[in-house]
Amino acid sequence: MATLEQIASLVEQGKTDAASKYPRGLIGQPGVRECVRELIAEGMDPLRILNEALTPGIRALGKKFSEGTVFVPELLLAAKAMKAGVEEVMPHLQAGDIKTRGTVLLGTVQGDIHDIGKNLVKMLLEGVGWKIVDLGANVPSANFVASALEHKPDAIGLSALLTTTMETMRDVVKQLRDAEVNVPVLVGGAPLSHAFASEINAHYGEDPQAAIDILDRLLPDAG
Ligand code: B12
Repeated sequence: MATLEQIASLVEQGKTDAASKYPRGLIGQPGVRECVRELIAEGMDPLRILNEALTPGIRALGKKFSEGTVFVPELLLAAKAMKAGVEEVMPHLQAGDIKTRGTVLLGTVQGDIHDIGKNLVKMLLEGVGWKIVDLGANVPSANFVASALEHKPDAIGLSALLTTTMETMRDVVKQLRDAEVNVPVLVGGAPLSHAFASEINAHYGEDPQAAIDILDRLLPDAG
């Protein structure tokens, strides 16, 4: 019989379903999808599956990524497994069951087409309950402002991978503040640092787990 601990561990290991070929040691064995289905068929509260199995699984993996003991491929596999689990529980949840964590507007700044890191941040934040409005890559500063006014996010996340485009973040933050959008701005990307982030009045997150932690700290009651 499947257990909540087993599902958390399967998310962490990135085992989406029985057909997935990774991890090698679990070939042919049930994955997150089958185990979640089994528990739901047995009458387990879908919210418990979400809160006590899927979310702890992705958080545990995010922490390992942060500590440097797992890498991007593992993160992608875990996010995929998490998504499968969420797909299985969703139809069984009642309206209002899920306390969403609020909304984060996310994008890579203008002139920069790197979006792999930004997409990982998106997946992990979604995994722990944030709604993401993803503006994509190469986003003009004015679009961040227009979208912020439209969607009223609880926080905004900017990504930049080039030493040239990281300077654009300064401009985005200024334009947001000029438009009186005063929610926290998180910035990330390989060339950034805490020093640069604080210089532009933003919060530096070195990886998706840092983004989760910063939002937990700054917005404990969002949603
Ligand atoms: C893949 C890649 C590309 C791909 C991008 C594909 C894509 N869809 O993203 C392609 C081939 C298109 C590309 C193009 C270019 N690239 Co490039 N690219 C890379 C490479 C190899 C990996 C980047 C990556 O995806 N890393 C993996 C992800 C997971 O890491 P990450 O992005 O840092 O994100 C993590 C954190 O930073 C953080 N994070 C990221 N964003 C955010 C946001 C928030 C809010 C938070 C909290 C956290 C966070 O979380 C992520 C997960 O941990 C890097 C080299 C490197 N080692 O970084 C060069 C690199 C970034 N590229 C570089 C360059 C120069 C270019 C080009 C200009 C090359 C050219 N001459 O055409 C173009 C730029 C085009 C443009 N206008 O943007 C340079 C930048 C140098 C510099 N100092 O500015 C690098 C460093 C390579 C090098 N050593 O020279 N590139």
